[in-house]
Amino acid sequence: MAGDLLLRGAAAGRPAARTKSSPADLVTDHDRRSEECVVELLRTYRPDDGILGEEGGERPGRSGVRWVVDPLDGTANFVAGYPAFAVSLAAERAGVVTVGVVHDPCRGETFAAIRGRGATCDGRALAASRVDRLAQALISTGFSSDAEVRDRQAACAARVVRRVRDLRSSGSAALDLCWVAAGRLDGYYEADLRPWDRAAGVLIAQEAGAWVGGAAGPPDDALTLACAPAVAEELRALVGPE
Ligand code: 2AM
Ligand code: CA
Repeated sequence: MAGDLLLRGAAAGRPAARTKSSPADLVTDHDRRSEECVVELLRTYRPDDGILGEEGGERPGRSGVRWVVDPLDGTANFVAGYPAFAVSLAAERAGVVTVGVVHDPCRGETFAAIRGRGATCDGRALAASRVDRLAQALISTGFSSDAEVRDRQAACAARVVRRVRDLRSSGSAALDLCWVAAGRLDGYYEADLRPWDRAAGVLIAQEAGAWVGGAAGPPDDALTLACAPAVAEELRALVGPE
C-alpha cells in the first residue's frame, strides 16, 4: 500500500521537496504519507509494538518488539523520477533485527528475511555472490548528504574504483543491500547511514549468505558493508577505518 502510494506520487510528476539537514537531504509529503500508511497498518495488526520511523520518530510500545521504518528510502531518486526507491521495515526484539522487508514499487519486487530462515525475493530463495576476487566484483556505494563526509567518501571511492570491476551508486541503501542478497551486486558499502536505512537490508543480505559488518563489529552508523564472503577482508581494508 505504501509502495502504491509512492508509485502514484512518482508518476504524477516531480514531487515538491523540502531540505532537512543540508541541500542534499530531502523530504517530501510522500515520505510522511508513506510512513502514516505503514504506521496505520502496524497499529492495526501489531497494536502493542513500538515504532521508530525516520519521519515520525519514536512511538513506544509494550510488546518488546520495535519496528524500524524508512517509509521512503531514496528520496532524491523519488523526487527526480529515477526508479530506485523503496519502503523498508525491520522488526527488532531486544535490539536484534529478526525480520526485514524491503519493497521496491518500481520493479514490483518484495525482499524479505527472517533471522535464521533465509532471504527471499517474491518468495524465491536468494543467494549472495560467491565471487572471490575484488577485480571481478561489481560494487555499489552511496554518498552522505553532509558535504564533509562526501569529501572523504569521494576519496575512498577513488581508491575502490581502481580495484574492482566497476562501481555503482543507486541512492537507496535498502535496495543496494537487497541487490547484494540477490547476487546482482558483489558488494556494497556506505558510511553515515541511519538505522532505518540499513536495518531490513542488512538482515536480508546476511540471510542470503553475504558477509555483513561495520567499522568494528556489526554494521553501524559509521560503516555498513555487505559483500561476497571471500572478498570481505580485502574490501573492508579498503573502505574501513584507517
Ligand atoms: P533516504 O533516501 O531515506 O534519505 C543514499 O546514499 C542513502 O543514504 C539512502 O539510503 C538515503 O536514505 C541515505 N541518506 C541520505 N542522507 C541521509 C541522512 N541525512 N540521514 C540518513 N540517511 C541518509
Ligand atoms: Ca527516508
